Formats: sequence, C-alpha cells, structure tokens
Amino acid sequence: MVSFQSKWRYLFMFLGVQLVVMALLSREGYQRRVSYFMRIFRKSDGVGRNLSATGSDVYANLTIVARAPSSSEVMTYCPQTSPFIRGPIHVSFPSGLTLAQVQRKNPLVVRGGRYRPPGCESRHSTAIIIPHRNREHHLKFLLYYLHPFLQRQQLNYGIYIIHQAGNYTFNRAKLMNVGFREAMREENWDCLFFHDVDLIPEDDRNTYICDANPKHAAIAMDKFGYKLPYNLYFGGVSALTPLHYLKMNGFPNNYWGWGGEDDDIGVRVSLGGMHITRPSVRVGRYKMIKHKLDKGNDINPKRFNMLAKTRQSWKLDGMNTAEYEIVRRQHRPLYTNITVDIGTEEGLHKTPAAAQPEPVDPAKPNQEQGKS
Ligand code: UDH
Ligand code: NGS
Repeated sequence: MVSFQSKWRYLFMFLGVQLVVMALLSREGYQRRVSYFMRIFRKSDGVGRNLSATGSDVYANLTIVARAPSSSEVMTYCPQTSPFIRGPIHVSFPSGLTLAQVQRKNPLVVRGGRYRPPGCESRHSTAIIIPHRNREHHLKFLLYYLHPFLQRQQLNYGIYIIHQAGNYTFNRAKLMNVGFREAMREENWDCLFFHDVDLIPEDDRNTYICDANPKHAAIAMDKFGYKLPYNLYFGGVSALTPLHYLKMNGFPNNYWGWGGEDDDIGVRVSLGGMHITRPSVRVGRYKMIKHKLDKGNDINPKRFNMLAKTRQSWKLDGMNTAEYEIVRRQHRPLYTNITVDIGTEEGLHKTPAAAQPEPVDPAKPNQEQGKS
C-alpha cells in the first residue's frame, strides 16, 4: 500500500516533470510545437509516394534539382513534366527565419529574384506579382517556400514585390496593374501569377504556368476548409497570360480598401470572353499565414455598389487608365522590389501628405526613378 507521504512525493514529482516539459516547450515557437505533434499523429497521405500527410521538405534534394550541366551536355528543353515534382509539401512557420538563410538555401537565384533551370531550357517563363505593404514577416516565409517550389517545376521565373508607398488606403488590384506593366517592361513573360503574400502553396503539382483561360490557382485554402468559399471566387492566387490580361483590360484601379476587387476581376474574365479554369482541390492547396485586417486596409463600404457596375465600368477603368509613379526599383537578391506611388481616390497628384513617395538613395546603384 502507498503511504500518504509517498502519495505527496509522487504528486510533487509529477508536477515537477510537467514544469520542466512546459519550460522546454516554451523555448520553441508555438507553431513548431504544434506542427511537431501533428506530424507524429498524422498517417500517410495516400499519394503512394511514402510522404507524410504534411508533405515533404520543399528543399529535399534541391542540390540535384539545381545541378549544373557538364560542359559536354547540350542544352535541350526541359521535359514536359518536371521529374523533381514530389506532390504535398510540408508547410510550417518556424520562428527566427531570416532572408539571409533563404538566400543561402537558394544559391542559383540571381539578382532580382530570377532563376533559370541550370540543366535545360525551360518551356515556361512566369512572373510572380505580389502586392505588398508592411508584410515583411509574411514575405520571408513566402520566399522561403516559393523559390524551391518554382525551381522544382523547372521554370524560368522572376519574383516582383509591388510595394505601395505611403499610408493611404491599400489598393491590391491597382498594385497588380503596376506589377503587370513593370514586369512586362523587364521581360516578355508568358505567364503572370498574381499572388497574395500570405498564401503558401502546399503541393508542387500546382504548376505555376498559364492555361488557355485565366486560372484561379488558390482553389483550396486551409482557412476555407480546403474548398472554394463560393463558385466565382477568384481571390488569393490567379494566373493570366499577357493576352488574357489585356482582353479584360487588366484589373480595376478604384477598389480602395478590403474586398470586392477579386470578384470584379472574376467578372472581367467573363466580360473579356473567357472563363475561369482551376487545378484540382487536391493540388491547388494553400496554407494562409494567419493575420487580422491591416491598418490602412479597412473594409471598402462601396464595394457592392461598384461590383454592380462592373459591366459598365470595365472598359473605362483598368490597365488603360492605370496612373502611377515608380518611386524606386531595387533588384534585391531574392526579389525585385518596385515601390510605387498609386495616389489616392482623388487621383495621382492630389495626394495627401500620407502618399508622399519615399526618397531615393543616390548611393544605391540599383535604383531608378521614372514615370509609368
Ligand atoms: N496586403 C499587404 N498589406 C496590407 C494589406 C494587404 O501587403 O496592408 C496584400 C498582401 O499581399 C495580402 C493581400 O494584399 O495577402 C490581400 O490582403 P489581405 O490578406 O488583408 O486580405 P485577405 O482577404 O484577409 O486575404 C483578410 C483577413 C480579414 C478579413 C476580414 C473581413 N471579413
Ligand atoms: C468576399 C469578398 C472578397 C473576399 C472573399 C473572401 O465576400 O473580396 O469574401 O474573404 N467580396 C466582397 O466583399 C464583395 S476572406 O474570407 O478571405 O476574408 O476575397
């Protein structure tokens, strides 16, 4: 029989062990703790590739993917389907990641966030356009996952961050118009992916190439239970060729603040005589980095009225009327950063002090200033 005294001893020992475990766990980031335990409890994903349900490391065997050809090898086109595609990717957000680490892990990415497969001529060239302001902590994770993801697909690619200058209300769709024009100025991309900064693709079979019609790639997000929230949803990540883009007169410039602009873009697809294509829900999976509505991006109360008029407005407002001023263009190691003054609802030069462009540093060689 256990005495009363030894019962207390066991109880204290038990509490002591719990305290030590809690102290150890609290030294790690919350995400890491949770994903570690989730990985233990989950079973195989059923894709038949011996991967766990949370997928494989997006950097696995990247040195093989990145292998340079020997001098005797003749450069031919890359295969139709990249042999480096593996399927589900494990996505988590460990604390302490730095851009320098991302850079070290992607040695073949060159200035401006550009890449070409070293061993073969890519069949596809894709520009990734990311609207951005005050989301550096999300950008770091997106770059960490996106670079190896695109390299696995053997794409010729470039990553463009379109950074809205000043504090005036955010305008996602207008930044996309800027991204389209400025990316096409640099290279004749055959496909453009318009990509929210907080969405991480979870399966590399979701190829970042364009279809015959505009493609909505983010069909299955974790926040919507990995299914479409509604049939016409066109938000998050979408892919258009330059021809698609021009057929629908690009995106609207007049949606200031949160909501509706992606629905307007979806309607423009059909007004331009096209339809939306999508990958399968098994493949078009994304994990969203959780966040709240940003300061400077309040819900747009006019969005429903504006949406009701898309049929009348799409030819009058879009790529043909996008007015902006480039503040600076920086070719950084992992991406091209385009800082732009997009003005306000009143127009480009009727800007309040908030939308003043950032000063250009003459000491920096990669900056250039110019008008659209
Ligand atoms: N973005 C920024 N900075 C901002 C606002 C938006 O970079 O200040 C960009 C970023 O790429 C982001 C995208 O615009 O991924 C879309 O903005 P969002 O993430 O705020 O929109 P989303 O609909 O999430 O994905 C909103 C969460 C709260 C919605 C509440 C309304 N019901
Ligand atoms: C719709 C919004 C879209 C938005 C989508 C998902 O209601 O812009 O919800 O929002 N349309 C309008 O407001 C007209 S989310 O759940 O991501 O916050 O993208």
